[in-house]
Amino acid sequence: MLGLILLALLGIAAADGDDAWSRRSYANARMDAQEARIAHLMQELESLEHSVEDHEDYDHQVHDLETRLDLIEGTDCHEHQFSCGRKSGQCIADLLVCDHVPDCENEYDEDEHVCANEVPVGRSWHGTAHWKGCLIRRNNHVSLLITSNDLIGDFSERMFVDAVVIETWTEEHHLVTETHATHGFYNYANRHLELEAPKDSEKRIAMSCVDAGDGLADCHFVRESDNHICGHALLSRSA
Ligand SMILES: [Ca+2]
Repeated sequence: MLGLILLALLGIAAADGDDAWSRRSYANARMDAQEARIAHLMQELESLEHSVEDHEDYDHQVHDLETRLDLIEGTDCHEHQFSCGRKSGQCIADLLVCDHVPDCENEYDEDEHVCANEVPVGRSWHGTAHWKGCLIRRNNHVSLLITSNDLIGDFSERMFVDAVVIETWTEEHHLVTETHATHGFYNYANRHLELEAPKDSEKRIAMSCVDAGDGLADCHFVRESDNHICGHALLSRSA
């Protein structure tokens, strides 16, 4: 079954080859896109706040938009804390998120959407990896597929996952594909998916992705030996 899924993914994949963006124009484009996303989210939030407040899903929509803004702009909470919402001003330890006990005064830490499984088996993301170091090649297509997941013991604030990463690129006019199995975890509090460097890969490059909303995963490739950020990919969810 996994073989069929991988073949399907490879069928979707298309090598992007070298594009013409310089690092500077790429960074500027990312900055412009981020500012546009913030402006769009702020507009959505203001619109929602002025809409009818007795809508049954109102609280969730507001919290969801606030969370997405927090992920982009940051919060006043410390690294290992969870924000109960921009207006609540309350921070709790991330270990308390999704542990089935309300700890935020507004109970947002146990919200069904916060605690939803965002890494179900069979879900996949696709996009282009832009490298700025660690590898010779500049870009390649990358697919990420979740192959299993599990909650372990009392650590319910994390979902442990197995995944497959497929990279495709063109080398001397030939299509090259590398497929690696890896594992890691999804953290509900910060919506991060952390994947170790595949054991069968000499590159020793890990992936760190954050849920950026709208089905997007904002990922960085990090060299395990020194935490150097080797590249970036904005992946789109397809399943
Ligand atoms: Ca809790």
